[in-house]
Amino acid sequence: MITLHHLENSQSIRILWLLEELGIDYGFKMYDRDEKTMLAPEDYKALSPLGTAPVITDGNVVLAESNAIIDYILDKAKGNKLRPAMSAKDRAPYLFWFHAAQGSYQPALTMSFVLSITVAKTPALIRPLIRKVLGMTQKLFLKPRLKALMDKMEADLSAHDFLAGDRFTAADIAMGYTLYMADLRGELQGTYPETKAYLERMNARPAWQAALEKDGKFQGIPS
Ligand SMILES: N[C@@H](CCC(=O)N[C@@H](CS)C(=O)NCC(=O)O)C(=O)O
Repeated sequence: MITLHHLENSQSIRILWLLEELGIDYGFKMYDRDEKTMLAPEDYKALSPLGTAPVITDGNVVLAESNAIIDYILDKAKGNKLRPAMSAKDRAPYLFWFHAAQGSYQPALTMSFVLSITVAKTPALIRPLIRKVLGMTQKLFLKPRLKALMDKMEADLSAHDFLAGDRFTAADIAMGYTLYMADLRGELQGTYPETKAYLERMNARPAWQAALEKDGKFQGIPS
């Protein structure tokens, strides 16, 4: 049986959401973050080489990386319709959004968050300088990348109810958490009404609500 090793307040919530959407049996082990560092505790880090969440185990298999885990679970959950078939017209948009979530959007969002923390933790004397330098990285690299993705998402969601088309897919799960974080960080303010409405629809899904309830502590930290 697949067991989700679930780190509180982390990207692992995607996997919990997926398992709840599928309605399959799974094992669940909850881990709290280290109170001082807010990182994963040592026994979590020991699970996989990078020490990051999420991680699943299944017999002898230990697997990290969100999208690898999603594909692994979908390979095993026979008959699910969360990945459009190779010949389906939704296949290309599905692949785009499924991979853009972890390949482009989440890394840019995480980096933007890390830069903000770096500024906040810099000694006061040199903070203005560091703020200026890292602000340039935000402005020249991260913000345009996030905006381009947001603009495409808004256009796609103006035409369809879900990212890949008219059906809920794993791309919505991969991007859903990322978007939730983007919203918390104020990235959706004002100009993205279709995306906002979509996010509200995702948040209302019973499986997402069940995942939140099972986690019990999710507040949404932006990393
Ligand atoms: N690309 C990785 C990112 C994993 C990642 O950065 N996870 C964070 C949680 S959101 C983590 O493990 N943080 C705790 C730590 O690094 O100790 C994935 O999708 O699995």
